Amino acid sequence: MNDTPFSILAELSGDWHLSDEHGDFSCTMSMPTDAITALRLAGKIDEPYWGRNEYDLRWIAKRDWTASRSFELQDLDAELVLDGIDTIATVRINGQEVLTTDNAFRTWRADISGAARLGENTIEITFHSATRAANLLQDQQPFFIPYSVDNSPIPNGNMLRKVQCDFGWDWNIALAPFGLYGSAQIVQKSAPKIERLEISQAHSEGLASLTVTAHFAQAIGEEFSISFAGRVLEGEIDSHIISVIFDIDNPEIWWPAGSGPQPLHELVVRAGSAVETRQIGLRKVELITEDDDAGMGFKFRVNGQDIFAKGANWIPADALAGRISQEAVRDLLQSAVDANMNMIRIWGGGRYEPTWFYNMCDELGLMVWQDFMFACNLYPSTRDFIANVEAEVRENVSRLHHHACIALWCGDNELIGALNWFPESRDNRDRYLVNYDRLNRAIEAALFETDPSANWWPSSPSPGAMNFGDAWHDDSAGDMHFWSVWHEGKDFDHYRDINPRFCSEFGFQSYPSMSVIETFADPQDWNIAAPVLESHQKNAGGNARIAETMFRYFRWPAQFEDFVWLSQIQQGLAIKTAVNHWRGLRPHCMGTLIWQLNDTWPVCSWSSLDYGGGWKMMHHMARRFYAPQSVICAPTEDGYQLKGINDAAEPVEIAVTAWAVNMASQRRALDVGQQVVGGDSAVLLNIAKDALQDDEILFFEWQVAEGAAGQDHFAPQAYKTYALPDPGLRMLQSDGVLSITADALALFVSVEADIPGRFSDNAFSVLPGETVEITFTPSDPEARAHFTLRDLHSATMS
Ligand code: BMA
Repeated sequence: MNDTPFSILAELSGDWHLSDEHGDFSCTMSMPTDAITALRLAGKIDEPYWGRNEYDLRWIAKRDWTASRSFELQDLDAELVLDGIDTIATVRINGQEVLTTDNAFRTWRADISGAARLGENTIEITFHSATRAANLLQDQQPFFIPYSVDNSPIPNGNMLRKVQCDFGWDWNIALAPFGLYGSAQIVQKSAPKIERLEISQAHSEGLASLTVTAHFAQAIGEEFSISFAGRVLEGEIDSHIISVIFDIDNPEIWWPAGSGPQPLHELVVRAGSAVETRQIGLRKVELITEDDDAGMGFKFRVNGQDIFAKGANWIPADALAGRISQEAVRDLLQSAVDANMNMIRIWGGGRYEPTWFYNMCDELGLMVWQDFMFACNLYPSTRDFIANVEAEVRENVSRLHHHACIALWCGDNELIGALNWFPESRDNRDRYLVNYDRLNRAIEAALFETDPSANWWPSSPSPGAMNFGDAWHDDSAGDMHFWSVWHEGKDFDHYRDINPRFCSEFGFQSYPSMSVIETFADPQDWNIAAPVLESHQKNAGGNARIAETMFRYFRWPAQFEDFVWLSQIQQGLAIKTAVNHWRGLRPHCMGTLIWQLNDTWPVCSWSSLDYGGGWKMMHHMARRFYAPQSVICAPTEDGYQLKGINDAAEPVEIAVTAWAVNMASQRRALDVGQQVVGGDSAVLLNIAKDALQDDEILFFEWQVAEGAAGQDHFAPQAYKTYALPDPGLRMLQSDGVLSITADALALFVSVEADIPGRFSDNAFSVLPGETVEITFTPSDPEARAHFTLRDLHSATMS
């Protein structure tokens, strides 16, 4: 919890001096930041994300580094508070040790009154080599604790309470960065403090009750006030805990994006000079897991309404924390909402994000599925480790639980599955299962101690509490991670064989866009087998899987740029196949979270947004396949079902028209249909298989009564089988509008710009005689773009 400005004696953010243990390197380190960013900014190392520089920079994490600075103190009633110190560190004031830290997810405090002096002081933080510390800790375990070798080129990251993907991942650079990422201050030790606020909500018809329990320290006798939504309660603090209830009649309710507005009300708690403020959205979020004929459902109910979760998994905004900015993060989250998403899952191999992140999600209506920070490894259950984790859980739950966006707390990512990944845990599953359960149970208990009303899910994926089954292939209960199409090389149709209750991970890789590739590779390396390109692909066999999939569905792309583009189109098609099928299963399936939204650095990955925030083709496709109302094509044994999907609380009428288009671009009307579509999907039209000839593609467009229109197509055979005509694409620019026309059928028409910015749409079809208009908004309003047009014909047949 942040202290108030009134009690700050010294602000320690700003310039420090950084040097390594051998005295080889030194530079300015402008806190908050990480040391690798500081070394780069000072020109001491090459750009870590360029080429294969990663491998030449791994030495940095193998040394101890010390950051130091001086500061003035006029008061020795002083306490040091460090937020986000990564990770194993020793802190000295005037040469005297005052603190050792071992958890990057906690705030660390130290009484420095014995070490500090009036006037000038020095503070030194020695960041001990994370790689050495991790190895040492592994040696000290009572038995070996395995970690995922595929994800961790730097070993034993599971020993440290630190961002797990810092040691590498199947999409991350491995540099084991370190530094100080939050605030660094010296505060008045005896000043009144609001230690924590416990906030809960209860809702009934026309009434919301907000209970605020404030825990005070050193504040007895001070005046307090607690104000919320225009009402103030005040008095003198006569106990360390004060609890008040605000009853709000006819409250303005907070809704997830797409379901309603996001009103936020300010809560202010004062205790003497200490002040804490929170923005509160009034809402009720329930996790509903009920047994049914299929197994056990999994869905979120918000304010009494079942909400289909549409979204993606969030990984850290950058591999180097010093490169993360609030503006860039807001842009990524806004892009999620703009693609009709209403939920992100903060994945367990990253970090508990800073408070401003959750404020943004509150404002944007993005529900947050929050993992605790454990992923794909096994972890210790020693007393020390568990005590450290309990403190981490209490602090982060206390900091975040009141946010309207928080929908779920989940124990970890894939730890149950990981029990089967290692010879040690396969050979002695009893030991490792008990070991796992000790940790998982401790997390659960610390969560409920801190927020008794939390929604808890033991692990992702999980078929349910105390069920340790295979949630990668069992689609009957709980949440599922479905990876058979990517990791097992199954075809896209296989998504339709699976009927998850809630798919919290499924993904397909693509290349980053050319504008991103240019930031790490020279043109002579623009080849998928070039070592530079391979070093920006961290999933063993990933490039081969992308290429093999292209062989399966497409003719081989003409140029490297076409290959890059086509990788994004096929990624979008894979994920659209899954999402369409799963949305069509409502209410059996009630959520899909794509792996993954963003990237930590420029790399081939499953993300829908490029590093830097640009939209890959899939993100444009996601905006369409996640539209609140949509029509999907579900192939059946004897034909094609056009199904209407509706996310709104109220039923809507959807009308659909279907026609066939052949390779001579001739258009043939097939049929029309119309239905009222409620919360479950409804079949609008059935098209018999033989209604389409071999060279025909099924097109359909729909109109939602008093709502949006849309269009899509379904190709019964692999795209490579169609002799696509040259569409002779043309684009006119006028007043910021790009008008695209074609002489013949054009599929996945895409416009790329040579400057950053946002297209209103991309990867759409253009039919002869039609004009599609889109806009491009450059990030820099003064900049002028040059555009490149591409479509399936130009990329694979010219
Ligand atoms: C999932 C994630 C990550 C990983 C992704 C792709 O299961 O939890 O561990 O990056 O698969 O392999």
